[in-house]
Amino acid sequence: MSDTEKITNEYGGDQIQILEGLEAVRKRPGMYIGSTSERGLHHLVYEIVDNSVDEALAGFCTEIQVFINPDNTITVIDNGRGIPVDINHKAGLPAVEVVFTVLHAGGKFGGGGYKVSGGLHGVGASVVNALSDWLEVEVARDGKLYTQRYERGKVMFPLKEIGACDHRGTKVTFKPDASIFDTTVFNFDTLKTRLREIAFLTKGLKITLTDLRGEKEESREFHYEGGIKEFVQYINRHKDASYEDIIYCEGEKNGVLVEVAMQHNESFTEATYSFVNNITTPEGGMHLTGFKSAITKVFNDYAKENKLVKENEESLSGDDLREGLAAIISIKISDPQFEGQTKQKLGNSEARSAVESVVTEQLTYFLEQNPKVAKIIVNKAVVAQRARIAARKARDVVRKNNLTEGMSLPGKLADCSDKDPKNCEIYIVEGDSAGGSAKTARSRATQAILPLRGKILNVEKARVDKILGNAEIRAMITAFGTGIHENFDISKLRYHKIIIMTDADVDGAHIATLLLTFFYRFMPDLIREGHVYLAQPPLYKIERNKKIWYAYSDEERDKILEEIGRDQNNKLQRYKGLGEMDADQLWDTTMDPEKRVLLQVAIDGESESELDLTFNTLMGDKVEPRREFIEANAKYVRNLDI
Ligand code: 28G
Repeated sequence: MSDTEKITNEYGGDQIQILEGLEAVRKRPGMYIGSTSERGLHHLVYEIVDNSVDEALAGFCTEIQVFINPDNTITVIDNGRGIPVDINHKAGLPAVEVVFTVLHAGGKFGGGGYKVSGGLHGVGASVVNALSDWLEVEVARDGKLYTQRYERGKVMFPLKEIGACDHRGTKVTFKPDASIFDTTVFNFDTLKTRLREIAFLTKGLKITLTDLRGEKEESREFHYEGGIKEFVQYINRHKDASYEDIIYCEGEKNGVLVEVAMQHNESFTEATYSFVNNITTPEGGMHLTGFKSAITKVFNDYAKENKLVKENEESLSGDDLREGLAAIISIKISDPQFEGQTKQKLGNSEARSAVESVVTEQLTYFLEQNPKVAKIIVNKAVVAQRARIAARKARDVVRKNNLTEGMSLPGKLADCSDKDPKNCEIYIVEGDSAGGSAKTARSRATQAILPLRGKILNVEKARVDKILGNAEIRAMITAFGTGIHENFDISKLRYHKIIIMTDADVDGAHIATLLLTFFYRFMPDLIREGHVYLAQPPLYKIERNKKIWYAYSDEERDKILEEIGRDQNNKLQRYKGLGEMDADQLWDTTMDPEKRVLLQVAIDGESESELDLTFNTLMGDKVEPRREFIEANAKYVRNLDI
C-alpha cells in the first residue's frame, strides 16, 4: 500500500468514526456536558473559552473576547497563535478540523505543555460543535485567514483560505442546538461570574464579555495583573482586612503548579476556595488537605518559637487559625483524579505534598519577614481558640437542655396538630402583630407559626457562643428539631416547609436575608434539600364595591387598574407591612396553599466562590402566573450581599 492510499483509507475509516463519535454526543449530551439545562448550555461557552485559556497558559494569548450576539449565538475571539491548519497526519485532516470534529481531540496536548484547563468534563470543542446547530471557526495564522463551517457537527466544506490578515488568533461562533437544550438563552450574569473567576485565576489575561442583545450593549472587562491575590482582595472587599498584606505563595513540585493567596478579615467565617486546573473543587481534596496542614504546622511552630503562646497550652487548631481567613488555592496538574460521589474531590496525593511543601516553605519565610502580621494572625487565633472552648461549653448546654427538657418547644410557637412532617409547614413571621394575625389565619392542622421579635442576629458577625445564646435562634433550632452543624439530622425535621414571611419592604428583605444566612451557615442541608421558602405578601389592595384585588408588584397594580377601569370608587391601599392585613386577608393573599405564591430557596452551585441563593417558583393552582413579578423579585433578593 502506498503512503497516499494509506492516508486515504484511514481518512475514510476515521471519517465514519468521527461521525459516530459526534452522534454519540448528540444522543447522550448529558454524559459530555453534565446536563442539557441552562447550566449545560453555559458550559458550551466555557469549553470554547477554555481552549483560549490553554493558549494563554501556554504564553501565547493575552486577550479573550466573548460576545453574546443578538440572536443568542456566542462568539469567542482570542489573540493566540491560531489553531494549526496544517494536515494532522494521523487523521489526514487539517488540525483545526480535528479539534472540532474528533471527540476528545486535544484532551492532552502532548510534548512539553500540558492541557491544564478544561470545563466540567474537559471534553472540548468537538462536543460544543456536536451540540450546535452550526459553528464557524476562523483562524488567523501566518498572515492568512482560514474558515470552516459545521452544522450539527458535520463539515460543510473543507477548510478554506479566505484572505490575508495582519493578526493572529482564533474566532469561534456557534449557535447551540435548540432541539437539545432546555433553553438557548444565555444569562449575562452567569457568564460574567465564571469569566471573572477565570480572569482571577489566570493573572494578566484580559477577558471581555459583551452582551449585544439589548438596545444598549452591556460590557464588562476582567483583567487582574495580581491574579488570585486580587481574587482574595475581591472576596474581602466588603470586610475589614486584619492586615494590609495579601500572603502569596507560588511554586512547582513534582509537576504540580501551586499558587496560594490569603488574607484574614475580621469576620468569623472562613472563605477558602480551591481550584484544580481552573475548576472549582467545592469538596476540596488533597490540595486543600496540604494547605490546611501547612497552615496549622507553620503557625504553631512560629507561635512556639517566638513565645506568642505558652509552652504547655493546647495548640492552635486549624479552625482557630483559619477563622476569618479568605484564601484561594489554585493548582495545575496534568492528570487530575476526581473522587467522591460528585467527582469533585481531588484524589492525587502528589497535590497534597506539593501544596504542603510550597506553602510551608514560603509562609515560614513570609512570617519571618513580617513579624507584625504574624503576631496579628497568631493573636487572632488565640482569641478564636478561647471562643471555641466557650462555644463548646455553650453547645453542651444546648444539648443538655434538649435532653433534660425532652425537646420542649418554644413558648411562642403555635404548633400544628398534624404530626407527619411531610404535611407540616412552619411560618417564621416577623413581629408579634403579624404573628398574631398569622395564628388566627392559619390552618391549624398543618401550619405552625413562630413569631420572631425584631431584628435577628447576623450570624456572620457573631461568634457561636453568642449565636447559640440568642433566644430567636434557639427557638428556631428547637422548633425545627434537626440540631445544627455536625449534629444536624434532617430526618428529625418537624416541618417539610419552612416559610419565611416578612414585610414586602427593605427591612423585611433584610430580615429574610439574615434568616437565610443563619440557615445556610448552621443547617445548609435545609436549603439544599429544598425545605426553605419565602412567602410573597401582596404590595397593594384594590377595592371597589366590596370586590377586592391584590397586586404583588407595581406593574400588576397598573394592569388591574387598567382592566377594571380607573374609577373614582377604586380604593387603593399600599400595604406597608403584614401587620396592616387582617387574618382573612393574610390567609387569602399569602398563606392559603391553594392561592399563595412561594419562592423556594436554592443554592446555585454554579459559582461556589459566591454564596448564590436562587429561587424556584411554587404557586397555588388557582393563581394566574405572576412570573414577571417573581423574576424581578427573585433577582432583587439574589442581589443582596449575604
Ligand atoms: C476563540 C475560541 C477558542 C486555540 C490554539 C492554538 C494551538 C492549538 C488551539 O493547537 C492542538 C496539538 C498538536 C497541533 C498550538 C497553535 C501549537 C502551535 C496551537 C481556541 C494541534 C491545537 N500553534 N488556540 N489549539 N495541537 N484557541 N479558541 O480554540 O498538534 S485552540
